[in-house]
Amino acid sequence: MSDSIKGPAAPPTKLDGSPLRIAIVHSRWNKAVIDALVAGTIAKLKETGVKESNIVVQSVPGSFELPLACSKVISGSHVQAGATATDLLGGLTSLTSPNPNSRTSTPAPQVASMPQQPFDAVIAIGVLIKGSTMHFEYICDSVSHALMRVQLDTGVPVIFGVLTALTDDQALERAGIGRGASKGHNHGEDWALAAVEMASHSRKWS
Ligand code: DLZ
Repeated sequence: MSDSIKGPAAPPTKLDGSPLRIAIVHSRWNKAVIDALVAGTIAKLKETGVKESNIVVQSVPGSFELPLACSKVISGSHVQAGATATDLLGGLTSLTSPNPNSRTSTPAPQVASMPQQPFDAVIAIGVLIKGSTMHFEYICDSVSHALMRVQLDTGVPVIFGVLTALTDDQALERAGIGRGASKGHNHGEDWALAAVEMASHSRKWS
């Protein structure tokens, strides 16, 4: 057992994710770490009872794109539906909605026109690793502030699943795939629990 005092305490009541619809918006930079974090998040969401069909996954290029994507996913105006967790685990990365202004030549997939339950929480997942320029500092700062703004502006919990690592090893360990004797801990699991707890609170508060 670790003698560290760090980390989240257990929630006061048992978490029940069964009524919840959760979106995961993740960047694709530092993919090995991202993949482990997304998998850890999905596995823990399902453990709490969130139905696979109620987990929607959307990818964006980098962490800088996370705040706008989270905002759009919440408002449902551009990104109507991403891949479900089932699609993702089956190898599909993301589906985008029909967009008349889109410059892509790929035909837009058919999106069911059934009214969808709004998202109860969004988990923003990114991995920033410090390089030799100031890029890291600017992105960390702007993304963390913008994600906070999205949740305060929309009232939908946005979970801060952005690793701000100083080294590759720090990032790998926080995704549970460390290269040392200890593989570390997958923080995606904690983000899933935070999402289910905040989504449940949010339903009671509104
Ligand atoms: C450009 C860049 C760099 C250098 N590093 C990262 C990173 O470590 N993690 C990450 O998620 N994204 C990085 N990016 C990409 C930016 O987030 C963004 O996608 C581009 O600047 C385009 O807006």
